[in-house]
Amino acid sequence: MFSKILVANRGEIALRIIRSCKELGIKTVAVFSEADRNSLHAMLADEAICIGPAKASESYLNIPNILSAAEITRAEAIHPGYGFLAENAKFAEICQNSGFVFIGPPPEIIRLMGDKNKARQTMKKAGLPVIPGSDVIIEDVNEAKKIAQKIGYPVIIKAAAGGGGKGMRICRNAAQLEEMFAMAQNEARAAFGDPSLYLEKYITDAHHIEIQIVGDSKGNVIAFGERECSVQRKYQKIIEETPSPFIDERTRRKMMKAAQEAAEKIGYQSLGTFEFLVDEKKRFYFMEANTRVQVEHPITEMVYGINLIKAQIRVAAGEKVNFPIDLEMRGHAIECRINAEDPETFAPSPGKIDFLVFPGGEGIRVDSAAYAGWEVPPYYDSLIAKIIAHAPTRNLAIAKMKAALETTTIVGIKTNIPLLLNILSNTDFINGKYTTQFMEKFLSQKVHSE
Ligand code: MV4
Repeated sequence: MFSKILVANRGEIALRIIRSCKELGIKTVAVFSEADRNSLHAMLADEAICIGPAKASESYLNIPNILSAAEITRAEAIHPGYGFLAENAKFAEICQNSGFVFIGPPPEIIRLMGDKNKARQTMKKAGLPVIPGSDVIIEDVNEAKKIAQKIGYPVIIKAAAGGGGKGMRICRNAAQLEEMFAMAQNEARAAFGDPSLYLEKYITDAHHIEIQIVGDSKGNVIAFGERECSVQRKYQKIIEETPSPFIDERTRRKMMKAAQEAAEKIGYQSLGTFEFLVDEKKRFYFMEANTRVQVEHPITEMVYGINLIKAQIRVAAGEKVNFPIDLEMRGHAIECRINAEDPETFAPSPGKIDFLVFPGGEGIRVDSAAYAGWEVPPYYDSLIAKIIAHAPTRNLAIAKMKAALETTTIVGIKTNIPLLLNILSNTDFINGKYTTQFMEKFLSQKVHSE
């Protein structure tokens, strides 16, 4: 096992990593930007080093500075968290070549999954069903129109270098495809330095379901039950839950087996999230794989009683995947993401938190690096806390979450808590009858009811 890990991240994820390291008896090194001088992650780590100015490109994305910090402190491994450098294959490679263990999959796996089109083809070959679409990168709009004609509208344009919804466009007819193709190409080029696009049939009213896997360096892969992540706005998840109210035991077992076998076939190592789209007939299709720790991991951790970050560190240190044999989901868990934003306009709301009370009690977990007196910087994402509720049933978990949100007090900045409470009181949400169209419907109803 490692004796010291550098945490190349900030916020709640840095704290989750620091706590996991403490449990494992591993010393931690925090790195922080000038805007994060008073941040909790810098205070709670054993050592902390400033790596540059507020702008992420000059600090949390600054590879030479991060490696220098690792060298000075004699860290053995680097944990990238999520975002920033977490899915940067070059960074993983540089870590390796500089003598540090990168806590994540090998660079080749990150590179493969980073090319969403290549990932789709590889997983199709490994036996996973994929959504009908183009099997190659589409060079021009005429080729796109030919393929769209064949698979039928609506279609969705996706950026090969994208993921998480960036650079996506839904096209309902040839005119829209004509209009959006060049736009999507330019957007992908600007955002990722790669204009490559591919096409899929767009499936409306589907479910965004993800399967968690953990693979070790000896070829063993374990799969966990699904997370339901269909409540998204602009491809940002807002509420996640497990189990999904839509997925039955038979479908769950089929998806877990499919993900596990495909992961073993390609020699997947470390934590992985296989994203699927599930249609109304419960047919599932592989979309993409995330090679990092995720924001929504705690719901899986709560129903299984495990710590995925500890598992990730253990397999990175060469240990076998080692969970209790009776690994079974227990109860229901829901996560709400609390963002520093205006609940009406979704505009970011950075600034000083004057007063802060988090919820507690049996079955409640709070992941946050916020505290009273702390200033939410405007430079990074707006996630300031996550509340996770775990209870024996879905109804009890919803009731617990509502009580938790109602007893949370954040003064000084705006948060989306009112929006979260509205969603939890929505009939379709309460009945578990929601799909990827949920937020669109929910927000249009809200506007009309005012
Ligand atoms: C799709 C899709 C329907 N059809 N692909 C969004 C995030 C990214 N990881 C994958 N996403 C989707 N891909 C096909 N071929 C639906 C989604 C999707 C979604 C779309 C619109 C509104 C909300 C959504 C929530 C989750 C997934």
